[in-house]
Amino acid sequence: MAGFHGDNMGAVVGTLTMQTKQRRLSRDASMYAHYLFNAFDTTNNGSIKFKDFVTGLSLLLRGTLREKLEWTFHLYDINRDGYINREEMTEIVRAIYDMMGKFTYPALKGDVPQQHVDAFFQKMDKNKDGVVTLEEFVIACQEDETMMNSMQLFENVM
Ligand SMILES: [Ca+2]
Ligand SMILES: [Ca+2]
Repeated sequence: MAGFHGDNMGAVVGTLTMQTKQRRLSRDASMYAHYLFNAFDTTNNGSIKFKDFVTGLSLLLRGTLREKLEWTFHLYDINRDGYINREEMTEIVRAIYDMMGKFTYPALKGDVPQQHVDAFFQKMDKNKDGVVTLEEFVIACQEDETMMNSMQLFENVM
């Protein structure tokens, strides 16, 4: 990072990812990068200011569990309506599986992500209304060891 001043770094991050966004993305690692980008892009204007980037990173590295879970929730809540629906979860899980599958799970079958999504909703959607709220997400993650491990897995991906 030496040699980069704040504004330069912000421009670099923004420009690099904007170029990625403009290409038609296939379902590979860049798809997950796209979602990560949106999560960092707190103002939702298609570019990440250096400040957004540092704030996001330091939260992920040093934040409380609650803060990390909130950040992850916002990563999954693609349209930012405050709920995670099945379509959003499917998109994210597929993006992660597609990225990791190439390196970690060569034998993964196509329907595994869907099973992951089903299991996710069974655990998290406490009131069975078809969407997961932040509170449902936080409670379910904290009470479920497997989910915490998978959170750890997702963190390692980033
Ligand atoms: Ca949503
Ligand atoms: Ca619910």
